[in-house]
Amino acid sequence: MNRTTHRTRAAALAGAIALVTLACTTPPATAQARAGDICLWSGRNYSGAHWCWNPGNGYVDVPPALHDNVGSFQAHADGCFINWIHVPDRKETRIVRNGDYRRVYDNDFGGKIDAVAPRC
Ligand SMILES: [Ca+2]
Repeated sequence: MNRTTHRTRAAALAGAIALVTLACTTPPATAQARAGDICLWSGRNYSGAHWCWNPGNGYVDVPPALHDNVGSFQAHADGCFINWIHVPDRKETRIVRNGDYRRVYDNDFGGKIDAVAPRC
């Protein structure tokens, strides 16, 4: 290996390290709900497993990881959180408005949520 090759590799390595550092300090793109979506996280403060719902999806049961297990959410759409007490005739609901969010929701309706729908 000559000096030039060595320097080039060192520079490439430094660049790779800088890129990794940047990737680690930049919040993941998934940490924010996109416009028009309601996103749910299993952990508090938008951490853990997450899933996003869009009003165009209609009624959807939340994925197993989030069933009765929503630690936080962000809403960039109107919708409705549903907890089934007896399918299909008894349910408990929470209206969600565009702009609503909760950093801690597991001690509230997040501990019961079964589904999301456009309307209650
Ligand atoms: Ca439930």
